[in-house]
Parts: sequence; structure tokens; C-alpha cells
Amino acid sequence: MPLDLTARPEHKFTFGLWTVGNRGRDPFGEAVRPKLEIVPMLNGLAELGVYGVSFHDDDMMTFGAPEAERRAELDLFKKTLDETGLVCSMATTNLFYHPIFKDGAFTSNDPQVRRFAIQKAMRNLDVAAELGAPTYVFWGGREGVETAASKDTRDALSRYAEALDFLAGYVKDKSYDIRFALEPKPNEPRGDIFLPTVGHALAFISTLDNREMVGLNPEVAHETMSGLSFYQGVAQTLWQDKLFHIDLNDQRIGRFDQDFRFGSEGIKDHFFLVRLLENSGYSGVKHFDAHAYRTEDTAGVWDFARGCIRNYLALAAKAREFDQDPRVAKAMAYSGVAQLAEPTVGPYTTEAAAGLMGEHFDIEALAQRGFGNEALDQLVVDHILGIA
Ligand code: GCO
Ligand code: MN
Ligand code: MN
Repeated sequence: MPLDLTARPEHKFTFGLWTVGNRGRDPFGEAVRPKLEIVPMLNGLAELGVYGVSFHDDDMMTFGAPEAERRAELDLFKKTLDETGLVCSMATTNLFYHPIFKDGAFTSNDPQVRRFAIQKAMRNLDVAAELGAPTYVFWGGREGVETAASKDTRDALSRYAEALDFLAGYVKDKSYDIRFALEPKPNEPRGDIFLPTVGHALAFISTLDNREMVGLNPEVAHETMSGLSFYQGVAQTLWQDKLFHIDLNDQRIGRFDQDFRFGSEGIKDHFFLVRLLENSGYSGVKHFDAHAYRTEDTAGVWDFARGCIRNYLALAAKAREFDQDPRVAKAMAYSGVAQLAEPTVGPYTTEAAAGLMGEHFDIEALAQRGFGNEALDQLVVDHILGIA
């Protein structure tokens, strides 16, 4: 049976305005593509079967423009969302582009800059609420240092936490139905960025007064830049009930932030990632935060967007096929995958401890067990290659 790779809104694929809107500008060269206006952009996404879009305040409303102009831009966005049936799935603040943020936003050494940054986020939280966006992302692109002499990281983290708790207070005060999602990244544009990985961010959230409304927006490229397994980061985030949003793209280890089309590089990693998202009951959006190669014209941008969706759906189909293969079930049973779901000793009691102390283990026999992971993994590869 041919694979059905048609996206439908219920798949909950979303794109940032800045992704298909990316014009190929990089530190070495200017824009290579014309600006994609909001109406054709949203029409194009809706035609692909996309569910919704996300935005930075400055993607949609001109920074520093008179209020009436910003209102007109917002109204056009709202009208086009209505016409296309797309939802606004996430909003975020641009706290990185303007020179005012060169030393950071919530963690700038200058208290006036910090206060302005919080105000900018508050203003856009109002817009997010008006548009019904359930998630507000915080990516601290400029929250970091080039030289450790310039900031005491402990103070910076205190200011970061203060800002997030203040903004959480604002959301509660206004009765907005919005949760926050922190997006870790190790570097770029700063030499070192605070909250560099999923692990740092999860630990940081546990210190917040409003920790219940703050989760994560992990990104494939960012964990991969650190040489970490994105899959493991997402799995732990799910385990801690903190996967509020996810940024899907692709990346090679050890490179600058590449933001490649989802599924174009780490195909095996992505197979496991998609399988995890599909089997875990994750019901949030699948947000593509990537952009077309700089070689592309506007047609290439749509090839890129279609490719992200196609690769996700194809990997989801491969994952289903894998999970339904009786040979896989057998190999997993041999490896003891389900056994790991059984408690080891249960909660501590004096009797349980005494029982364990009295147990005899056949160490030699246990040490001889093979786990069959080569055979199991070959089934993974066979399924991905379509030779299973
Ligand atoms: C990056 C980030 C951004 C954020 C976006 C939303 O590396 O540039 O991934 O694209 O996701 O600013 O917060
Ligand atoms: Mn990124
Ligand atoms: Mn991102």
C-alpha cells in the first residue's frame, strides 16, 4: 500500500513566520530571495495542510512603528488566519535583533535594558492572548557572554528567573491561558548562552516560583550542536511532563546552527524521535523551525516546507510498520525491553530490604546473557531502508 504522506490540520504541523519567510541572509551574504508577504505565506502553508503558525512580535508588527500601523499589521494577520483556517499556535519575543539587546535582554547588565525587555514581552503576551496562542516561547539568543569576566552567571540566572516569574505573574493576573516554553541553545549568536541544554533548562525551571506553567521547547539543532542526543533530551522532558512545544529541524554535529529541513540529515535519530512523539501521547504541535538552503528561490522554499512534513509523515509510517513487525516484538522481548518497565525493588520497607539482602544471584549466569541488540537494531535499519 502506498504511504499516505498528505498533511492534515489534525497532524498539528506548524511553521514559524520566520522559517518560510527566511530570505537566506547569513553572516557572509545578503538576502537571496524576495520577501514573502504574509497573505501568500499563510495561503501557501494552508495549502500544504499545515495546522498553524508562530511568530515573533517583530516578524508581524514593525518594531518601533506607530501603534496604528502595528494594529493594521496585526489585523491583517488575524484576518488571514481566519480566511485560511490556520491557528496561531505559539508566540515569542524578538529579544535578539535590535542593538539594544547586544549584552542580553533579561540578563543584560543594564537594568533599563532588562526592564525594556520585560515590557516588550508583556506587550506581545497581550497580542498572543488576543490571537489565542497557548504557548509562549523564550529563546534567550542574546542571554549569554563572550567573556566570563563580563557577568556573574549566578546573578544572570537570578535575573532570568526574576523576569520569567514576573511575566508568569502577568499572565496569571490577566487570566491568560498561556504556558511558557524555554528553548535551550548552547551558543550562537553568543559565545556561550545561558541555559545551554535541555538538562540545564529543566533544572532551572525547578527553581522558579511559577514552575508549573513553565516547560521546554527543545530543538533538534540545538542539542545536536552540543553533541547530545536530542532523542534522550526529549524523552526526559516527556518523563518530567515538560514537553510543551518542540522545534523540529536538522543539523550535523559540531557545525554552526544549520536549521536544515526536518529529516534531511539524521534519519535514524529522527526515526526514533518521531516514534517517541507518536507513541508517547504527546499532543502538542510539531513546529518546524528550519529554513530552506540559501541556494533556493521561492519555489525551493515550498519544496523545503513540503519536505519537512513529508519526512515526518514517512518516518511516522516507518515507526508504525516497525512496531507492528512480529520479528521486532520478538527481538524486543529477547532484549528485555518490557522488563525495564517492571519495578526493581518497589518502595523501601524494612522487610523488602531484608528480602533483598537474603537473595542469591547467579552472577556467572547473569553475566553471560546476551541482549540481542545487534539483531534488534538491524531491524530498525532494515525498516528505514525499506528492506525489512
Ligand atoms: C535559533 C532559534 C530561534 C527560536 C525562535 C523562537 O536558533 O535562531 O531556534 O529560531 O526558535 O527565535 O524563539
Ligand atoms: Mn535554532
Ligand atoms: Mn528554535
